[in-house]
Amino acid sequence: MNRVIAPMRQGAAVGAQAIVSVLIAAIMLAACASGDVIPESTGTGPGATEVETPSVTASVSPAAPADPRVACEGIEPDEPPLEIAITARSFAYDTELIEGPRHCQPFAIVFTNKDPQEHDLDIRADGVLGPSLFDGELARGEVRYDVPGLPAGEHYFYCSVHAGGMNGTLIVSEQA
Ligand SMILES: [Cu+2]
Repeated sequence: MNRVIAPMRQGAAVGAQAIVSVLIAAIMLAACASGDVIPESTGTGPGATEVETPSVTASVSPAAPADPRVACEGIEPDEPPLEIAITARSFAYDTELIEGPRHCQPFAIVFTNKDPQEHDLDIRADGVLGPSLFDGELARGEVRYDVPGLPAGEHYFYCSVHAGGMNGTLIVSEQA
């Protein structure tokens, strides 16, 4: 639906933008033509205009690493979530590569843990040190992880308890 409507809305937006541009140009021309120049104050006596110094209020806190999932905001799923089965046994996943999810499309991991110990499946963007994309609950037996849409890329999945031996690559493909 959206794809059909999009070109029309885009056209309207471009039209509106053009009108705004013309208006701005007209206003700027008018301002120049009037020749109003605000005199700079040089005196300090009565009548001297105070020059306001713009206060710098912008915070300079170090930029927090952006959440890559922001890229998927507003993107609606175009089909039911893909289901991917993963099994953990003897402190290992049965695969080191998960493929199939597409850009910003939610998917489900049906996770079966055959060990008596708890395992889970977490996902980080890009690599082991990347920002967290998904945090699965520790579980025994079968659990379903509903993973939100993730941006395309090669991400890293791992067990939060045994990451050294339980990890792999999750490939999220570009939008088809
Ligand atoms: Cu584990």
